[in-house]
Amino acid sequence: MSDRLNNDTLTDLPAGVRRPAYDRRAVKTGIVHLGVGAFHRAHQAVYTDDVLARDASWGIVAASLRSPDTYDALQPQDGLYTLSVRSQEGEALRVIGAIRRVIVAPREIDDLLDVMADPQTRIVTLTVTEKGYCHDPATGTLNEAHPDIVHDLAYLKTPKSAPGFIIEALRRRRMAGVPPFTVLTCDNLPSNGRTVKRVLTRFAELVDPELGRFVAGEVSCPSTMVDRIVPATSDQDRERIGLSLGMDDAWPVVTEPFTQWVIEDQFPQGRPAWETSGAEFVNDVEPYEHMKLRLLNGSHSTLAYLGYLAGYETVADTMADEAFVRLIRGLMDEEVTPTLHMPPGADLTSYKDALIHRFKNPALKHRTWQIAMDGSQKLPQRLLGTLRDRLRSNAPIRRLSLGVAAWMRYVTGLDEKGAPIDVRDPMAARLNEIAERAGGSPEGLARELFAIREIFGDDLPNDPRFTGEVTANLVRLYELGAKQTVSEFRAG
Ligand code: CS2
Repeated sequence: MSDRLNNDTLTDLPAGVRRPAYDRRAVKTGIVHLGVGAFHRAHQAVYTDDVLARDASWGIVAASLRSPDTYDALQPQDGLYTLSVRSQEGEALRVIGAIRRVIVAPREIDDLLDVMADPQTRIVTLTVTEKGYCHDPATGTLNEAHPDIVHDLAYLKTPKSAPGFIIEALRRRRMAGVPPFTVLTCDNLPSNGRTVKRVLTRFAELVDPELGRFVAGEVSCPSTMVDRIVPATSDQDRERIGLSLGMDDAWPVVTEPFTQWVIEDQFPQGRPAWETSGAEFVNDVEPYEHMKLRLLNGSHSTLAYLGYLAGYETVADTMADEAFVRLIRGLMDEEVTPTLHMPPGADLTSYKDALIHRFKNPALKHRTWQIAMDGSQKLPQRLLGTLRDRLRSNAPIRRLSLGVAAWMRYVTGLDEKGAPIDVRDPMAARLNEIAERAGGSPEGLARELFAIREIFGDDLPNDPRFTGEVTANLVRLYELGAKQTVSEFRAG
């Protein structure tokens, strides 16, 4: 049996593998992270690992809000794991030591609340995915009927949701006279800081109006733009990385060379000097966020639905088809770029060139199915905001509306050969009912899906150009299939 990665075996790693450049025993907890998935481990934890070499006060305690899987993998490894950066040029391995401890929230509720309430904790970061905020995606307000929110408001001392944990921890800090931590969301939500602040303030108000005023007035929630493509780790990744390490790592993370983090500098309790590891601090994140959500994520979702329906397993497979590259380039240049308002000096052309290159990275097996998940939570900020801007200026929406139509075709749960699609979405049951009722009629399907207010709001379903173009594209997808629809797509 080979060794396992942990504090004792760090020195046995091969020379080419980078490892923590600091004494892990000297590290203190300064950050609590909620949602310890692959993205956090390949992004914020890496920036923080760099910082720890200069400032030991920012170690991370990371919590899973649901499953014990990450705990089971990382606890025997003292929180250590391997970051693999892969591209056509090869693979670079680095062991990250920023995570001091993993907590499984549902079974260690008090432990988690204790660390969050500890004065030493000055920042709570989050990657809980779009649905983890328990909000209404169309309006960005707290979904007060969400079962976890209903539960947490009734039993605040034993919360389940991210808003519940944060508000209970802030309530305890306030009682103890400890200043609030900064809440730093790192999810792909629109105006993510403002959205999380709105959700938290409302939640707190429902607990106690005084607490609501405190959250509104005292808690800082800077917005951020985060970017790094991090597909789910596969068994092949585990095996290959284990061979290179000469020891087992139960859960390495695999990513691309590109990484970006733009943050609003509002940290009243202090923060790590993340700029020394490449993060950019700005006054207003919004232009960068629009650029990233609309160009990268909008393209990603469009590629995911159309690519999946066309029978492509990964984004790189989809991008090996030139017709898809043309469609995506056209989407970015013709339909998204005119809606962006970038600060002087921003070079969108090279940003988009880089995106095409990143999507083509053959070393990343990023499944179209993975990106297709949770579309009901993703469409508003990825495609619908851009669509609204285009409709307002009476500009063409041919490719954007094809993206929305592809989502509609996908959520029917049956692919073009009639095989089932495993549709993962918090609204999956409702989407499935609608598809069954529509019984294969694209017009009926579109009509019922437009009526989902939480996704399309009140305006889009009443805009005949929007509904007309999406429905026409959906009819084409039914008639021709995704591959042919994309290959016959002509600019103009
Ligand atoms: C992807 C994102 O899964 C998805 O929906 O579009 O996770 C994407 O890879 C990241 O936002 C890239 O920064």
